[in-house]
Amino acid sequence: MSTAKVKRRVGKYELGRTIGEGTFAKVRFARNSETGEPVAIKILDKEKVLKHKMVEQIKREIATMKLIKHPNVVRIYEVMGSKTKIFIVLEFVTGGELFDKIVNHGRMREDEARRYFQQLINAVDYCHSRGVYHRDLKPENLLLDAYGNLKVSDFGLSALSQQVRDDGLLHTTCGTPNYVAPEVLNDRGYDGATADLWSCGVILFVLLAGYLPFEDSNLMALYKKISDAEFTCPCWISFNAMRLLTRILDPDPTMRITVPEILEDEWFKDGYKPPEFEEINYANLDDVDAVFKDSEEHHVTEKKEEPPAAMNAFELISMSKGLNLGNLFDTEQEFKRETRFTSKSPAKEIISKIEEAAKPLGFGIQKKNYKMRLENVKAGRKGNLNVAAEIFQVAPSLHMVEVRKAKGDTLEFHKFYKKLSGSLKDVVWKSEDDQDKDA
Ligand code: 3AM
Repeated sequence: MSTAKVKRRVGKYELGRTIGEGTFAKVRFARNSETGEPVAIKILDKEKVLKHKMVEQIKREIATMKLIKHPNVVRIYEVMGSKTKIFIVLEFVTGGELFDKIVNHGRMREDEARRYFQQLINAVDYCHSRGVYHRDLKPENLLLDAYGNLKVSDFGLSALSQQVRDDGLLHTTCGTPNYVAPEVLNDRGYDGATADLWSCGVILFVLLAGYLPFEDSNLMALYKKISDAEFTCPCWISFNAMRLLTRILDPDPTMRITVPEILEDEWFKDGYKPPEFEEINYANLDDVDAVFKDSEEHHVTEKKEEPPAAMNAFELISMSKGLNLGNLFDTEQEFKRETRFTSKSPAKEIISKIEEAAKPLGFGIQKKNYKMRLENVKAGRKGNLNVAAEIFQVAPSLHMVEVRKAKGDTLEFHKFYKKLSGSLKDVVWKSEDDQDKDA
């Protein structure tokens, strides 16, 4: 039986829940134990990164990113390496992903879309001016902070999934093709700056239209549509916005609009405020050097802290914000990826109830002690939804069940959880308060 969470530490950071799992990295929530500050830590496999042909470029870009403090770019605070892993410590961004807004509420009003697009161009312009290209701009990399400002993540990190060939140009073999520029797909090598702008154009189209400009279930047909820049603007998009979109989504990268030209565009300029920020003049880059030299003397240790004998009242209270089923759907928790409930049923019964509820919904189930992993066999918007569930004993007859999204789309997770919680009514323990609220 899990009695309480095993605490893991990396250097001064105490690792928390997994926020997401991508193709080449895992992102975990963590807290700086000296300052209490929350961060997100991207965890990469060291072997894979170091044998990459682009190590020098990745190192240079990460070093440059450490010097960038821009309101629309997710900050990189520091880099650490253990024997087998690389940890990139990032600013923790709390508002979810920009595209969840589209999925939830549909397309945006033109002035709202313009505000996000202006912030996106600010971020892109700033990083490009420092020689850092994104190369993989897509919805998952557009996050929102607590004030609703756009924060672009993974600048300088996407080189990790690319390759440079003998011609010195970048070649890409993976990634979402919908956002990728024609010259990237044609694999003739490309320039990072113009390719990033194309992706910005696709993003702007989605914000204004509520759907993708290029889409086809057949991959070859999709490639052809992208190569020919074959798209039509819906009637509600204004003439000026349409004109800008057409200048960005130009299949010829040498003819495509540039950032200085975008800054002069009529539609773009409306209400434009240049970003305000302070420059960092100095940042210690020894950590980046040490990680990429793989110097053993600088290795951080990953420590597991022994769990206490049982979850105590303090821990329970610290987690208790999520102790009922209802609050998953509070509006302020729109982007919640995990939730908890308490149960007076025996752990085995809770597990079999979860199993009974998840199987008919198309989930494969793996169990190990009191942990479960549910994987949807069908791929959703962001791949197969993976849900992790764990049961903790609080007192001999009281359990706390944590259900979190391990992989996939947060909204699909919410839909799944709604169905699951409906089937689990018998095992969920409600306090008298909750029963009064439900009555
Ligand atoms: O799994 P999803 O797509 O819901 O939003 C990012 C993504 O969520 C989130 O981690 C997942 C894998 O990339 N993420 C990435 N960087 C983050 C950050 N700095 C972040 N969430 C908060 N702060």
